[in-house]
Amino acid sequence: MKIYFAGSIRGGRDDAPLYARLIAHLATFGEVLTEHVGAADVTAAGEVPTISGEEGMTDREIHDRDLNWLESSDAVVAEVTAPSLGVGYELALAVREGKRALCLFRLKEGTSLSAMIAGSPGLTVREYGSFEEACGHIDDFLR
Ligand code: 6IA
Repeated sequence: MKIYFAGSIRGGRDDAPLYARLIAHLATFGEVLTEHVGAADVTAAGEVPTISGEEGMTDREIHDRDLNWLESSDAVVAEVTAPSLGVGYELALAVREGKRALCLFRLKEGTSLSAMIAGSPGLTVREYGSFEEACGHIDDFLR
């Protein structure tokens, strides 16, 4: 199974360590196409000192490569707590392409998920508190 994981990059990297843990869990189900989303050295400012291949890529090249991966994926899993234009865009395309897509939203006081994601009939949205709970949602979705 090819899994496309989506998480915030320029939208903010506070949750990057969490993305890395979710990606490691997803990797027990198949190939995660977008492992760099969890990489500690990918910063919102665009620093990618050690990620192979990405140095020198233009935004257009990143966009086209990621959309090819999205098209080739069997399932999409997005962590949507940190609002990200890129993740929203990827989810819209996943819905258009009829992909199975899970959105994981961490419950935090004073925040709520965009109605465009929470209200989309093409997306499976699950709220969670702990990492273990998020993994449970992934297991239910991918099994
Ligand atoms: O708007 P955002 O940057 O938060 O969008 C994040 C989403 O778009 C992720 O799910 C990625 O799949 C995709 N994305 C955005 N930027 C990149 C990127 N490098 N490399 C791969 N995927 C990306 C951009 C340069 C970076 C080091 C800042």
